Amino acid sequence: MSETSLSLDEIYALAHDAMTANGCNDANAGALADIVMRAERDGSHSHGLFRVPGYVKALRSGKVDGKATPTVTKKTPAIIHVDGHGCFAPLAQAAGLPVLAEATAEIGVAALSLTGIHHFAALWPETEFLADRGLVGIACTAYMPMVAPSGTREKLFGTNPISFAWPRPGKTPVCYDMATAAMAMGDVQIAARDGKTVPLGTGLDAEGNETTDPAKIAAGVLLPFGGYKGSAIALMVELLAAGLTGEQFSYEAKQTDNGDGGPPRGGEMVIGLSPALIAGDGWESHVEAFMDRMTAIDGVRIPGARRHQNRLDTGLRAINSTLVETIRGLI
Ligand code: PYC
Repeated sequence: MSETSLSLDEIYALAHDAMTANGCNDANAGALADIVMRAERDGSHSHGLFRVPGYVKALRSGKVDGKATPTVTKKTPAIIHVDGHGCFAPLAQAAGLPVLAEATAEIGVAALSLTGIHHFAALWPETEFLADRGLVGIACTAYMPMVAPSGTREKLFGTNPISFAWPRPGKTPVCYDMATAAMAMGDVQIAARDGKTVPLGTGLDAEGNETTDPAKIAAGVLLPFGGYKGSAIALMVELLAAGLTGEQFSYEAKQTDNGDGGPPRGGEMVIGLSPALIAGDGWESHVEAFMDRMTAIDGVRIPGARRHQNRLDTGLRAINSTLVETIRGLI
């Protein structure tokens, strides 16, 4: 597999140019390119440049409005709603997250519902935004039906990622961002592209048989992680991201989507909690004592640590050359 070395600025520019060449204004292009660059910087390849051809398809088909301006409404002091009016998710998040953080810091708990957005990026930028401000963040979004509820072979749930971040003042936050599918579809597609196999239990082929062939799973169905337990969390994500926001469940997103391969219209729920107001004085030292105990265990890994380690390297990133050429061809 041939690779092209790009700086973080070049990654940003490539994504930005692909967006503006296909109808995005500078606000939408900048918010999206920033998320793409940060994904590549942190080693989350399935959410970086890999997504750009899909974003372009959604602009070209007219499904996404690259010139939309999100509107922010405070429904109550603790309930914030952002209507993206059909934009990519990052611009709507940029509009809503500061309002959510302020409300959470003031009241102790607040919720941000986003509707009319098109999301297929990582979710850790949302929760880390809160953790960087001393707040706990939880975010989740539904997608398109790709995952069979445990014990079945029928697609109903999306990959339904959920992210959680806990602030550690002076340190990088605890932060995980995981698909509730056994593997994110982007990673399955990348494994298929790179001729790799995936672990048994990732998904089923079109006939419902277990397989390690990612191409067969992409044509078949993904399984939830952890059997019925992961299935229950995927269900929770549908209810929070669609039931609670009033936006589309994954199966509804499929019914209204034009099948262009770009992200469908959907909703996202982001919840903020203030440990300073809820636990009160001493919360940092209490939690850090727990974290010290945890990290003293040989072999323990703190969620998000590898991403934060990757972030320290501001040098060149090796990107699949075919992907780079494909994106250049879209500009
Ligand atoms: O990574 O599968 C994913 C995803 C879906 C929506 C946002 N991210």
